[in-house]
Formats: sequence, C-alpha cells, structure tokens
Amino acid sequence: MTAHATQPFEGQKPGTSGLRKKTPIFMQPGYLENFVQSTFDAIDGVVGKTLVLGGDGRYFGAEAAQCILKMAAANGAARVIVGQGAWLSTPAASNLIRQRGADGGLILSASHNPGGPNEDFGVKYNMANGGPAPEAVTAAIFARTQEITSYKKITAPDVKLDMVGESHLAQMVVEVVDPVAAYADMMEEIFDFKALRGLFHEGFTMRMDSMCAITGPYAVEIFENRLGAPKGTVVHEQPLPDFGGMHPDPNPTWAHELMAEMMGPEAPDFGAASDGDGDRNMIVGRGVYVSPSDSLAVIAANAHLVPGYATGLKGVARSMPTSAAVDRVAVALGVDCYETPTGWKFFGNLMDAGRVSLCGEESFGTGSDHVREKDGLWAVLMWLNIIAARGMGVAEIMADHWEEYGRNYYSRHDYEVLPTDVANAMLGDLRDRLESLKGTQSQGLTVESADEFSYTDPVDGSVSEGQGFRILFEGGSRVVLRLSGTGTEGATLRVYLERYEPGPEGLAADPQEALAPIIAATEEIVGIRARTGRKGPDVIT
Ligand code: VG1
Ligand code: CO
Repeated sequence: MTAHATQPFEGQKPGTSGLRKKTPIFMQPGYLENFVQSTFDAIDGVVGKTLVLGGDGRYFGAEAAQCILKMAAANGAARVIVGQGAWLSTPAASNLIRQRGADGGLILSASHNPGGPNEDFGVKYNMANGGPAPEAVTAAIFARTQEITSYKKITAPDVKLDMVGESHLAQMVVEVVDPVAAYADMMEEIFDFKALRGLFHEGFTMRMDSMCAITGPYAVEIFENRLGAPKGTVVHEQPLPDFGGMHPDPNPTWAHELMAEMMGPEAPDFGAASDGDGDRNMIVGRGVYVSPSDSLAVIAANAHLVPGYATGLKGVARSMPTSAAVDRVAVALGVDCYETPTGWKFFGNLMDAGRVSLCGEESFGTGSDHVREKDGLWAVLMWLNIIAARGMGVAEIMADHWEEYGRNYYSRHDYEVLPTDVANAMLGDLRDRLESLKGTQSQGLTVESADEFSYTDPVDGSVSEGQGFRILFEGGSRVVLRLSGTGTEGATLRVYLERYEPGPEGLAADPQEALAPIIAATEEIVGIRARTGRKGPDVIT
C-alpha cells in the first residue's frame, strides 16, 4: 500500500529559504511527508523525473532522506541522485542538479540555524536551473499543504547511503555519489589552482572554520588535499548532527573562535568560515574583518583576475539591504547593477537571463552564475585567487578599495526572538508613519524619503511586495528594517545601517562609531529599544 491518508498541518509556508521549523515539529508523523507530497504535487508530480537529494548532515537529515526516497519511489520518480551519507552542501546540490540535468532537488537543511533534537530542521526545493523555487512555486506548495488528504510512500527497508553506487528502490534508481568530487572539480575549472598552490607553497597561512558543518569535507579536499595547505588549516571539519553545539552562522558573534584568532597576535594571513549548509562565508584578514557588502564589491572589482571571469562580468545584483558598495564598482565597470528583495531565489531569473554573473547579500552570501545558490567556499577561493593575483593581503586590498571607491560604512543589528505581536505592532506603526517622515529631522539627519520596498522582476514581471522598510537620509545614509523569514521562534528584527564616506579622510573609522548618528536616529524614529525593552541587539555584523 503506497497511499496514506493525512490531514493538513498548519504553518507549512516556506520562508526566505524553504520550510524551517523546530526539529520535533518536523518529526511529527506525517509532517515531512505532507510537505514533500505537496512539493511533488506543486511541480506536477515527479513521474519519470530525476531528483537530487542531500543535506548538511544535521540531526534528522538521514531519516528524512530515507523518507523522501520512499516517497519519490511511490510517486514514480525515475532516479534520485543522493550525496553519500545524505550529505550535500547547498551549492554542491545546485551544481549536481545542473550538471546532471536533473529536474530538481531537495535540500535538507535549516542553513545557519542550529541543529539537534531541539533545534532546527528544514527542507527546500530547488528547480531544474539549480536555484531555489521562486515565489510562485513556494506559494503553490503552501496552498497544497492546506488541502492535502493523502501522500504516497512505499514500505521498504532503508536504502544504504554510506557507499557510492547504484541500487533500486521499487522501480526507482538510487544513485549514491561522492558529495565532494564534482564540486571540487568545478572549483578547479573556475580558479587558478596552480597559483593557489604556489601561494600555500610560499608559506601563506589560512584558517578555515567549517563550524562542524557540511563544508568540512569540501574544505579539506580543496584546501589541504588539492591546494597543499598544511593539515589542520581546516578546523571543526567533521560535520556533526548538532554542529558540536555551535551555531553554524559565520558572523563575528557566532564565529567568535575564528575572530579571536584573526584579531590575536598569532593570526594567520587569512581566515574564513562557513554556515551549516555551506552557502555562506565570512572573510577575515589578519586584524581585519571584511563586511559581506564590501566583500561583494571587492570581488566585483577584481573578478577579472580570476580565470573563470577573465572576460568580465555581465552585470551584478545585490539584495536591497546590502550596501551600495558594489553599485559603485558596477558604475566603474560599466555594467548593470540590480537590487532585489532578500533571498537568493530572486537572483535566479537574472542569472538565467544572462543579465548578471555575480550576486551577493549582506548576510554573508556571495555567489556567481557557476551555480544558482550562494556559495561559501567559492567566495573564499575568489579571495584567495585575488590575493594571489595581486600579491596583497586583505587589509591592503580593503584600504586600496576604499581609497578608490570611498567606503560604505555598514552594519546589521539583529534583535532576536522578539514577541511577534510587539514586532508587528512596531513595524505596522512605522508603516503608518512612513509618509509623514519625509523632511523630518533626527540627530541632525534629515529624512529624504521613506518607503516599503516592492520588487518587479525585470525578467518575468512578477511583483513581490512588503520587502522591507527604507528610510533614506539626505547625504546618502540609510536604515532598512525588516523581519527575518528564516527564524523558527518569535520574530527577529533586522536593522541594516549604512553611511557613505567618499574619503580620502575618514576611511578607517570603527563602523559602529561611524554609524552612531544613524543608530540614534533609528531609535528616535522607530523606538526599538523603547518598545521591546531590549538594551541592544543580539547580533552585530
Ligand atoms: C536570511 C538572510 C538572507 C538569506 C537567508 C537564507 O534571511 O537575511 O539574506 O538569503 O537568510 O540564507 P532572513 O529572512 O532571515 O533575513 V541561508 O544561508 O539561511 O539559506
Ligand atoms: Co546557508
């Protein structure tokens, strides 16, 4: 018997990147099944199709993979390509979908959210282009979850996923592949591995913190095995179901071990970290932290030094809250720069249409059209290749960049797990006052305009409304506020702060000090601390 009666679960609405919930919610009988069946239904079924499947190794991932395999078999899929051990980083999954011409893929991850029996789990569907399902598809999935009455799943013993090779599950082929090989080969095609081997051979030192998450095996293979970096360059390299208790989010708060090392007396030349599913990156030089918005701008300005981009960039794109540093580079390069809502799914159309080759978000996400996801290790290799080609360190590259383009001082302040009603009331109130803010003064800053961001996709014309509040001040400073769409508890408010300093003076200030007037004006206008009772943000990037 393959058909099983079921009833809808509430709240199976995919957020910024897939469906994320507390693990025990996902482990309820029928919960995962309902969501997966709704996904299959929303894409017109999977009969005869080939899917890619894998995840970041977090708790419940292996069981979820078995469940999905049995459902894919019951729904008539022809083949599922699975990473060995049910492991695949998000960019590696995107690559496999594209390289193997698969019809789509399922990624088992809650990305940068912690994992474990009482932490977070998630499922995301990616399309045949290798990118996250666009809003029309996630809306169809959600609609289906609200009316589902049955799902299909065969009864069979678990498939062995610990060895590479093919087997059958009913009529369906299960193909277990090395999760790392194809991805590492692709990196070898994009980057100048000979120059990078030379860099490490000459004694360049690096620390890669994989945060007990999925990039460990990839980073060991690429940096230590293929590029000859010394053993031990990669730390926390073993993926663990609970990420060893770490919060696998590569920012200064959660990657504090790496930060301490990079700011200390024994700092290596270069440091980097990745998140749970391997699509994020943090770049740190000796004594210098690179903000993700600046990283995107530096990569754009220097991409031509990397073999894979030697002919130049088609265009660039950034999410709306990301700083305008890359916009200045785009002007200098004479290429288009697009501004999209938060979330990688909005870049897919631009890349597919050949309008952009490089995309980035302030949330430690950078990537290019080599796949359709952001790609943590790719970004690290971009930096290494740029360092090798220019013969300069991170601090020098940053100083040089700011001297040429000026500096967009930037920081994000997160207030986590706020009571949802308090957060909604605060932003609802701000929405009501947006019109009247224009021309008002606060902390010596004059509000030039204030609005709620809405995006019309230039390729397919689809419209996404309510994508964050923007308050622009005269002189080019701004604050953006929006609620997170990846959290699993309460509401997380993200406050994005930016101020442009053209230079040549004032390029080396502390960002929190440089942004102090904007931080104070935001408090005066929005009243975050006053309304939430919080003393300050939980995370500062
Ligand atoms: C966050 C980031 C966003 C990113 C998303 C998924 O979303 O702000 O830029 O694309 O996470 O990243 P939100 O809605 O919480 O702000 V990942 O590495 O968690 O897939
Ligand atoms: Co991620």
